[in-house]
Amino acid sequence: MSNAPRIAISRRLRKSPFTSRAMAQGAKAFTVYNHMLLATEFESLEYDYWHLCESVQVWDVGVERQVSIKGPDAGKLVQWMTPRSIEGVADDRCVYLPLADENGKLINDPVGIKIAEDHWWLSVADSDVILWAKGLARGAGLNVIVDEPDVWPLAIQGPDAETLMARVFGDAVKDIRFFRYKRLAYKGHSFIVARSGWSKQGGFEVYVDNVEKGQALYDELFEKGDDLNVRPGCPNLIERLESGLLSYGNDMDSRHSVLESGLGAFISLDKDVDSLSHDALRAEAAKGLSRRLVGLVLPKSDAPMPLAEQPFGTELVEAIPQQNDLGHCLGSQCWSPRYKVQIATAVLEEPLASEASCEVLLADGRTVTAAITSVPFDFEQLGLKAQV
Ligand code: THG
Repeated sequence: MSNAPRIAISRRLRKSPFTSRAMAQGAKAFTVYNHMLLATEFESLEYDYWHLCESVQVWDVGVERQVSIKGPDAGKLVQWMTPRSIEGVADDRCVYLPLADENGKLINDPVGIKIAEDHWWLSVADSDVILWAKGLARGAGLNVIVDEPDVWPLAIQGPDAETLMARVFGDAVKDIRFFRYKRLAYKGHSFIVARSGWSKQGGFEVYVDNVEKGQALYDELFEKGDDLNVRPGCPNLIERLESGLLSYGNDMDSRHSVLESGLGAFISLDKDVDSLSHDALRAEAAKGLSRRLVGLVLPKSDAPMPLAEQPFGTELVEAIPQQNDLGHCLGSQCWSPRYKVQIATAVLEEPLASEASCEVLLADGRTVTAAITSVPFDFEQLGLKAQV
């Protein structure tokens, strides 16, 4: 670890109004996401995981950039970009919107926030959606303004998130339904507060569009959450993988279609929507998929050493020999402390993807047989019970 190369933090790796706080609070590792710094670990991946599942955390997810699309043609452009129908979406809604190109390949998988009838925010994962959106708008002569406003989401996640948020914003937060938002006042400023976030432990996201009030909010969440054992946190690899939340660029990327990525449930191929990718995806669905994103579960006996003793990272599986692709089909992986197995995602070619198991090459040179399952992982089907 001490000899690991460092990443030079130059101006290109932008900071949020909360980055210096996260650093002062002990963030141990960062990644780069949308040209910004995103913490990945505080105490340890596993410590952070249990704390997230049991208490409440405040996450600086300012890296979730908002691509704002505003103007008379805003809805037309957003619909063009996504194969999910946005017709009739209510004004207080957040919608998970896979974005795809004309071949059905995944461009990004943002949460779309409908700000007004003629205004959307796409809260994007790690790819330059703004360039794609501007190019489409320009090429088609659409009447929209596409830009990236100064908005930095803060996520409050975990079973005590509602208690903490009610102390700061009042009981109104309790009435916010899943993937809906309200505008709530804090120190005289109105913030968009949604019940959403990149964990399955429940919680909220505040779209911070005012630095001073946002920083005061951040500090107050820690003051008012002291007795709840609030801690700084970040999207947690273990929690999100156990929960089946996919990470664009890790589990799937622009090589994969929306359907191959397993996002078919979030699109509307049965509706005639004016989307760039519709024809390609319909054709792909009719033909049948040639590869699919699956979950891999390693046999129990191949449990790695406890995470705390691993030098760095969680890479145990190195390749899928039957795919002969130098490991490029591999997605994320981690040790699941709840099920006591190593889990991973991979995009496997058919017919292997439909088999019950496949061989995996481990970092220590051994080849073992991993079970193939769905994502989200079907631990029960594999006879695995939570061991806590
Ligand atoms: N919140 C916000 N922006 C984001 C993310 C977020 N941008 C980047 C990344 N995360 C986008 N990807 C996802 C992936 C999954 C979900 C949210 C964003 C998600 N999915 C739920 C699920 O799969 O169960 C619910 C989906 C639904 O029911 O529509 O939450 O987290 N602001």
